[in-house]
Amino acid sequence: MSISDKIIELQAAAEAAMAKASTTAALEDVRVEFLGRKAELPNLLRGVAELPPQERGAVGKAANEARKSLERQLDQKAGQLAVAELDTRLEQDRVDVTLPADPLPAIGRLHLITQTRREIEDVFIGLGYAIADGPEVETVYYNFDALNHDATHPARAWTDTFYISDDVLLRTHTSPMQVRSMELQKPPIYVIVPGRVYRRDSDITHTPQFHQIEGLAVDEGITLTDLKGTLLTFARAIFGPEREIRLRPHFFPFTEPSVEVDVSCFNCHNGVLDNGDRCGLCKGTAWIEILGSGMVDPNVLLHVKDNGYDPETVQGFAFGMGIERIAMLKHGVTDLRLFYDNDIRFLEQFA
Ligand code: 2U9
Repeated sequence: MSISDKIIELQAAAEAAMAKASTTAALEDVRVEFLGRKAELPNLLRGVAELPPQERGAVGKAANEARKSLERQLDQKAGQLAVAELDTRLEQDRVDVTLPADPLPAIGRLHLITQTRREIEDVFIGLGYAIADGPEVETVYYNFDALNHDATHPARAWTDTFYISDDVLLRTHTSPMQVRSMELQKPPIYVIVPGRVYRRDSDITHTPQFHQIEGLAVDEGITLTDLKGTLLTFARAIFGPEREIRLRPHFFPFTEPSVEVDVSCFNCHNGVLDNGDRCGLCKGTAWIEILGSGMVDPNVLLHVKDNGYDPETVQGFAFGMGIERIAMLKHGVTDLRLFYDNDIRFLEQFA
């Protein structure tokens, strides 16, 4: 075999070995095998000197070019393999030093009742109201007498209310705390009272314990218009800026006049769904009852007259709502009991 053929053969063998090498280490072995001190190609180059003078130039040039070409290819492939190997190592060795040493705890969330309470609180905080917290175990005086419930009012019956003794009970509404707030603070007063209340009631739409938010505003010159504006702001903040409200006459012992308040349905147009069906949420009426309210009965203010609540000089409005009811309407919850079953599949829907 001529030297030229030998060079071509060595170059082809080196390129084949190079193609097979899949790591930088394997590639370095190829470099040693074909270009190292004891390898054939450098050997041939050294032997060029012994060739007849007319062959030296061509053979020397071919061998030199073959060596240079192989070196170039080896360098290029070594570069590519080094980058790939670094990528792999970075991927496998990745350590985030900012992670805590222990596994992250499961992420919880606020119960929908708590979320809804806070949302309602935020609306009234924005209107300048304070939030008051009070005892769930109350006296008959604060729960009924001071709130103008006459001796025959049905809620006073032991069949409707959880009594602890003749004059101590589980509060049936958060209103007692509003009376306490008026004892503690002279007018003007703007306060909301969220909390648990208890009634001897249990069916699909009633649980013996539920949550209320009640509000009270007492100041000079307060009118029903102030009540309506306040509740419209509330309804729009909770159910959307397009909402309207309407007031219907009603009766509550502690307010006179009293009204029930409806919000315009946010599920349909005039009681009709887009597909022409009757809206199930407002039952085709276009209105949904959300709360009760009214102007504070002068008889209630008379209980705290000595602290500046003379009905001749100050007036007020009050309102009350069930937090469960607001949450059910807003989130389309159809069964009250879901709030208390602690089923994760229900609870985790409300992030
Ligand atoms: C004081 C004076 C008046 C609070 C009021 C309502 C009307 C009302 C219900 C809504 C659904 C109770 O949770 S519910 O069942 N509440 O309709 N609450 S006016 O009136 C007060 C409160 C305190 C001193």
